[in-house]
Parts: sequence; C-alpha cells; structure tokens
Amino acid sequence: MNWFKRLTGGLNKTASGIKKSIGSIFKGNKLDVSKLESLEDQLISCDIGIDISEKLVKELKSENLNSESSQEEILKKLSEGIEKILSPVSKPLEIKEGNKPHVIILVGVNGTGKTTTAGKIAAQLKEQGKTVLLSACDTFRAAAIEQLEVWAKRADVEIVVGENGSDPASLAYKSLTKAIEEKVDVLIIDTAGRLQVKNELMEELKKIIRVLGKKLEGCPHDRIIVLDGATGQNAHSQIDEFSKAIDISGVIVTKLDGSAKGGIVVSLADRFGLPIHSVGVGERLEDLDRFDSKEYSRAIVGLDNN
Ligand SMILES: Nc1nc2c(ncn2[C@@H]2O[C@H](COP(=O)(O)OP(=O)(O)OP(=O)(O)O)[C@@H](O)[C@H]2O)c(=O)[nH]1
Ligand SMILES: [Mg+2]
Repeated sequence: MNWFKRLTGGLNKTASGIKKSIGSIFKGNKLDVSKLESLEDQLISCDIGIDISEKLVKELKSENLNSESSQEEILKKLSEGIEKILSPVSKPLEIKEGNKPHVIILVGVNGTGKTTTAGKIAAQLKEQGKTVLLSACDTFRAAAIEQLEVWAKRADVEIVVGENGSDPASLAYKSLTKAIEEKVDVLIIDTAGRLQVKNELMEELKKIIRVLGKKLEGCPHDRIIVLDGATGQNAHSQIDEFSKAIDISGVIVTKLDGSAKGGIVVSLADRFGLPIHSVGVGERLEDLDRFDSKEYSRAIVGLDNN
C-alpha cells in the first residue's frame, strides 16, 4: 500500500465526518447554499479550530456555489482552503550533508510516540544509505531503553544506552562524542516524556540541549516536538510550554490513525507556523512518512490524490 492510501486510511474518521456533514446540506442532489454555515461545527469538532473553521466556511460561501454544485466540488474547494494553510509548514526533515553528524532530538509529553518515531526515522534514514546512531536518553524508564534497543535492531543501526537512572545530558554528550568520532551521518536522541508543567524536567531538557551545543556548534540541528494527534487542543499548550524551555524547530504529529480529529494539524499550522515534518498513522515502520500539504488536505476531506 502506498503512503497516500495509508494516510487516507488513517484520516478516514475525520474525512467521513466532514463528508457526512456536507451530505446533510444537500436535498436530493441539490445543494442548499444557505446551510453551508452548518459545516463550521463539523470542522470545529475535528479540531480545525474555531477561527479557521469560520474562515474556511466564509471562503466557501464566497465561491459562487449554487444548487447545481456537487459534493465533490465543495470537498475540492474546502481542501484547497486547507492546503493554503498547510503549504507554508509542509517541510520534510532535511539532513544537511555539512553537519557531521546531523543531530535530531525528539521531545514531548509522555506517550506521544517519541521512541517509536526515533526508531522509524532511524530505519528510514538507514534505508536511504545514511549511517545512523540512536541515543537512548530516556534513562528514566528501564523499559524505554529496551524499547529503543528493539528499534535499533530492527533498523540495523547502532545505539548508545546508559544506566537506568543515569544523567541524560551525560549520555547525550557521550553519544555525540561517539557520533563525531565515528563520522556518523545522523544522531537521533530519544528523550523521556515530560509534562510541560514540570519545571525540573524542563530544566533537564535545557541541560541536554546546552551540553550538545557546547560540544558541537549549532547542535542539535532539529529540535522536534512529537505530538499525539488525538490529544486535541492540548497540543497547543504543549508547544507553548516546550517552546518556552527550548527552541522548537519542528513538529511531528503521530496517532492520526483512527482519530476523528485530524484537523489538529491545520490549527497547529495556522497558530504556530512551525515546520511539520511528518505524520504518523500507525505503529509500523511504514506508518510514518512525509507531511505533504496537498496530500494531507485531500486525505482529510476524503478526496483521492489527483
Ligand atoms: N496507533 C498509533 N500508535 C502509535 C503511533 N506512534 C506511536 N504509537 C504507539 O503509541 C505508544 C507510545 O509510543 P512511544 O513511542 O513509546 O511513545 P513515547 O513518546 O516514547 O512515550 P514515553 O517515552 O513514555 O513518553 C506505543 O504503543 C506506540 O506503538 C501512531 O502513529 N499510531
Ligand atoms: Mg519513549
């Protein structure tokens, strides 16, 4: 199955809600333009956000739709409106050749998919012929180290692990030293989940970043927040709080599969303008891939990829 199909499958619930709502503004096969307004509630309920939902419906109303307009036409116009919001943030991860190593750190609250995402990215980069080193800087949970080890094995890449409970900043430093010595292309650092309101944990994260920057200027190059797509508007506060502690450079949204709230990506794009690198629609290796504004805006309303 290709990526667009997997993405569409993952966003199926969001798309069917939107389609159903559009269906309800038709009487027989005639569009009732006066009811376009009712679409707004549906868009809000899939987490697109109130302001953008209003704006998208307003744009639709200005499109000269009439009773002869088809459902397909409305879906297409809606997806074009969404694409306009998404296209400025649609930026794949870029591994710069000049950075030896290129360092990626994944941060976020508990259980958003950081470790899984670290493993998936490692495997994908390895497949592209890059050398990758994983660093298990979640030293807080013993199971986290084992979890990343499983991914390292699967991806056939090396991994640096520390003692359970050891200082994650020291381990990050050790990992970077090894990556430099061995001329690895990409170092991926997994960190422990932390609630954005826990001050001491945010300080620990700052320390990891500081230590890496001291060892190698400009490092870590990518400071990615991993968000669970099903958490809804709380994702906004997660970005707000993590951004206060460290300079977040990009976003990955996971667990969009099975969620009826795929609109969260649209509201994040509009509010923060941070690059969105990839989205996750499942637990398997191939379930994480590029975030493409056109693909996403078509999949979220259930259109095919033409
Ligand atoms: N359905 C689905 N599950 C996912 C996705 N990404 C990760 N998961 C699952 O979510 C669970 C948590 O993922 P982890 O990668 O352990 O999350 P984490 O952020 O590392 O968690 P902590 O280290 O505890 O903060 C696991 O069971 C993953 O398999 C996704 O895109 N879709
Ligand atoms: Mg983890």
